[in-house]
Amino acid sequence: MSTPSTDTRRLFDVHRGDAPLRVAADRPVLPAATLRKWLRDMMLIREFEVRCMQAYQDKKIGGFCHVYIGQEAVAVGCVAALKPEDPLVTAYRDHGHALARGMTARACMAEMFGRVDGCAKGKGGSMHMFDKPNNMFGGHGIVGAQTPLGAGLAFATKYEDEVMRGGTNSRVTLCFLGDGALNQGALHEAMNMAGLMDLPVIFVVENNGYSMGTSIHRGTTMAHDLKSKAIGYGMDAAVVEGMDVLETYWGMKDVVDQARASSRPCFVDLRCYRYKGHSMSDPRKYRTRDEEEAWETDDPIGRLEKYMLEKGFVTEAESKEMLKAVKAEVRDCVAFADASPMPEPGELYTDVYMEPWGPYPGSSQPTFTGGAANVPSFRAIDPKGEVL
Ligand SMILES: Cc1ncc(C[n+]2csc(CCOP(=O)(O)OP(=O)(O)O)c2C)c(N)n1
Ligand SMILES: [Mg+2]
Repeated sequence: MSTPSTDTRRLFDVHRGDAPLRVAADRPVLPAATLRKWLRDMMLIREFEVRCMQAYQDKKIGGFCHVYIGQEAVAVGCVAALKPEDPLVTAYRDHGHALARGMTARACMAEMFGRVDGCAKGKGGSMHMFDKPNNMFGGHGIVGAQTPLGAGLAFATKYEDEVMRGGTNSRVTLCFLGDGALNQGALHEAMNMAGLMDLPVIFVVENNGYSMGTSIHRGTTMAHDLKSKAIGYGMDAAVVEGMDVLETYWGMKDVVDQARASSRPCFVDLRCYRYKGHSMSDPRKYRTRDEEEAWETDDPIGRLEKYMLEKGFVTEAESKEMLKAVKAEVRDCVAFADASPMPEPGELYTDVYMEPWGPYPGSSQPTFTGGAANVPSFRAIDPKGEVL
């Protein structure tokens, strides 16, 4: 695929420093069926998110809601570079990853609505998309919290393959994070462990240039060269284009193949842009409409569609038909979510991890700490149950 001669987006200085590598033009042309699936998946994510915004305004969705519009090529291209058995973990802008990984639109939308048919039985909502059969380990709302989990998942796969099965590790973990997570201590601890222990985890920074209203250049050192952060942890790094699914796929495939072969960690600065606000209540005063429009004209869905039309992999009529089918699927998932029951209150106590002890009288410490009587705590409760 040809590189645009003038890249208008660069006028807006969101991502300074090295431009991402452009590799797709030198690679084989992918089968039409593969590209049709990617086009359909990106359309599905876009349409799903548009409907989420409507449903949120209609108060069908509660809590927070962060849509993925603009970043569809990232989830679709990255997931395509993985094998189904490779674990994936991400932050809270997670609907796109869940759909790309194969979660049904129904399970995803029902979770958005907080209903029993959701992927987490309605207990997680927008920020907690989990799908064990598809090896998707969330959806995490605390910025950076998923990064030690990514290292842990990579440790688990390696331990299973090498120690328990006496074989060779063959899985890699993809751990997504936003540019806002770059300065969280948890990430640096996770990168250090991954470097020390040769964990096959790929930390993919979805670098959309902003964390809430803060531009990456205001909040992060070496923002023009994030790869330099990986050097200190002894890991390889790459800058990959995230607004063109072919570039994302080929760039990530190189990284994934290398991490799989070496069973070592890697760091990716994946350049992208979110078209909408941080969440549903963001007036976007920290950037100009001109900047947004420049990125929107370079839309990843439009780009792939154009490429496929040129190659004769899809006709305009077929593309319209595809979009129609996607819209119908999303309408169906909204109706499904709306009809799905609310969870029973008892559901609050199922599938939750709970320490069998706590800062209250009468309990005991777990056996691994000696099973001793609970130590006096900062508070006490009188026999009538009132806090003293
Ligand atoms: C530990 C922690 N601090 C602050 C927040 C509030 N918060 C939610 S999202 C966010 C910005 C994160 O931006 P980024 O990682 O770039 O992700 P993006 O929204 O761009 O996808 C912040 C500060 C949080 N959820 N967790
Ligand atoms: Mg960001």
